[in-house]
Amino acid sequence: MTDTLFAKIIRREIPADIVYEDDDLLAFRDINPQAPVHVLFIPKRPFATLNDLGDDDAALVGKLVLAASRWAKAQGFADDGYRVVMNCNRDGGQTVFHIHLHLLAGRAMHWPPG
Ligand code: IU
Repeated sequence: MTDTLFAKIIRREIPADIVYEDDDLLAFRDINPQAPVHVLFIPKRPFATLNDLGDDDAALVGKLVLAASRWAKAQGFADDGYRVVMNCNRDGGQTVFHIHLHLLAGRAMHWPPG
């Protein structure tokens, strides 16, 4: 298991703009936002990459996605839309090795991503 800056945020050892928390998940605003709204949803359990998830983690991953979509809906982004992204390892552009779901909203997104 890894100990990243995200683990320090979970333990409140470094500050973050937290927008959601429950027993299993935390969500906070990205320090380098790529959209007007850019929030990271993370499990409190520190999986390094998506490769580390197994069958037993299906419910947790489901909670992660549902928490993000419910938060986006509560913030009024459901109709206009938004994007969720999870990067894995080097080619996916992952830089923090504690899995996280990016929620990007507040502008029209482009495809394909860079
Ligand atoms: P990535 O998918 O691993 O590339 O995303 C990591 C994100 O974490 C990236 O958007 C950073 O701006 C963000 N981030 C953060 O919000 N706070 C931090 O302390 C660190 C990274 I380190």
